[in-house]
Amino acid sequence: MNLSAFVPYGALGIMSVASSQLAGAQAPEKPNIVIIYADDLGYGDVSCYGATKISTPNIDRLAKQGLRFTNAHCTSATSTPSRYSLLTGEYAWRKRGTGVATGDAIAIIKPGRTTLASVMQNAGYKTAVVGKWHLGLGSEGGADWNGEITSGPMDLGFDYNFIIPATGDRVPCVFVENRRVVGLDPNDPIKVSFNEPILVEPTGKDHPELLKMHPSHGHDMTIVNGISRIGYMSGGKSALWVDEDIADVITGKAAKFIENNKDKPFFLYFSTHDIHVPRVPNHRFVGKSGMGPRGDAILEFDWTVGEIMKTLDNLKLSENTIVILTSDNGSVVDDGYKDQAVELLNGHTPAGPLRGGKYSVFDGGTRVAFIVRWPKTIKPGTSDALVSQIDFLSSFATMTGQKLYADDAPDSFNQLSALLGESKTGRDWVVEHASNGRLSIIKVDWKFIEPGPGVKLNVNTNTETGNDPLPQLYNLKTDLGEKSNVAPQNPGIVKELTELLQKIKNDGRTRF
Ligand code: NG6
Ligand code: CA
Repeated sequence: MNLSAFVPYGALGIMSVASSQLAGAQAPEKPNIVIIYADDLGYGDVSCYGATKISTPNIDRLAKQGLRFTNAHCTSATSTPSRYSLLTGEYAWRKRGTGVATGDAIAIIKPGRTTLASVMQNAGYKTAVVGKWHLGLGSEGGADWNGEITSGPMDLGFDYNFIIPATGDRVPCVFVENRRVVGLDPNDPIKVSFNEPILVEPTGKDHPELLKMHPSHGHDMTIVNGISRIGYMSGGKSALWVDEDIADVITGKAAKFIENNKDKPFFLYFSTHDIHVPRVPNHRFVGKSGMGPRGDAILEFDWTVGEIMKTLDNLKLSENTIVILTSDNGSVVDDGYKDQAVELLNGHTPAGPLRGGKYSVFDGGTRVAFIVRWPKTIKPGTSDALVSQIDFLSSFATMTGQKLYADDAPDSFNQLSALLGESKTGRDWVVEHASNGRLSIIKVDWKFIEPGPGVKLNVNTNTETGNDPLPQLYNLKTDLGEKSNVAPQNPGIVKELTELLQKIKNDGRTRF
């Protein structure tokens, strides 16, 4: 598509009324948008990004029919801050309380704030989030798990939600649909605590004999379905999810939402549990990858992608639906359960050519698989443009003719031309954020990592953190694996990027 001829849909909407009255012309159809947001999927975990030990045919097909980005980024090396940025268009590191959220965290994004969902809702889309939420629920005093849950997705522009409140490894292990826990028996109320044990239910720490999957670090509190979690809960027996069925349940809900809204434009943020821990794929995938539960969860994720594609095909919606597939952060192998992920890697490299992984300031933490398919408009291929998930908000606002106020989405730029394959360059720079707060900035070929304290290796996950008391500078064009620190030879570039990063921090925003 020629973007110089691109007119935002808002403007087209006005024109179409006049032209349809005059000539009976059809109003242009707004494209549907489906974001498939994987959890902890590594840059090298799927075959279209170079994996050879595992095959992901559905994701590969999506890539073949769309644009596969090689230089695309989430904003942070963990879930909550990446999701915060994706939805608000603001770097999470600007705000306190945006680190990995507990299962009883209150709403991290204030109700009523402009989000990607509210923008789409204002543009006349039906909006939904299905899957992992991990942005807190409820206001002061916490979510009422036994009553109406306020300050959730419905207060941020989502018409519908069916969510895992936090993560699969954090209590409460129940789904929430709109404002209620699904399948709750009022006579068996849920209690949740992240401070002190609720000693009604056994813990993994005291009763390892009850476990079907053992923790390797952390994850030794309340046992649910034979797996000990982070946090304590009791009650809600009839509402507990079955880990083996999570992918089936949420994929079904996502497909249903698409079906129910096939005649309207819709926006679906489909946030899978795969491939986060605990990795407990359905029996259909068990043993199929030869890499244990982590590989099997990748196959389950690929199946999920195939089901969404099939649903769109069956409803004849594929042509005019933008499907984006990406991940909230990079790969991790041992993330706290003894699931043989390390032992059965079999030469597979989850981060591909990148250094580090989840939690880290190296690109393994934040450069992610990123595919955009829109058959009606996008010419298939690959793109090296620098793109970031933080730009969805401004880009789709522009696409649908929505105006943003000055206070909205302070770090989100309209990058539609890069997302659609028109611009080969994309952003001028992007900031990345590690789990300990360390920042880096990528500008053209250069990546600068700010100096600071901290261990170099996370011994639990065996991840290189990227921490260094000295400034680091890498030339990603010649050294994608960030092996050779060329800061000493390039003081001018170090100075320029140090100052740019400082300005980005000081200004409090980057979109003016
Ligand atoms: C860590 C957990 C890890 C994972 C992560 C969040 C321990 C020892 N580790 O604290 O297993 O849950 O938080 O992952 O508890 S994320 O992808 O949701 O950010
Ligand atoms: Ca994650």
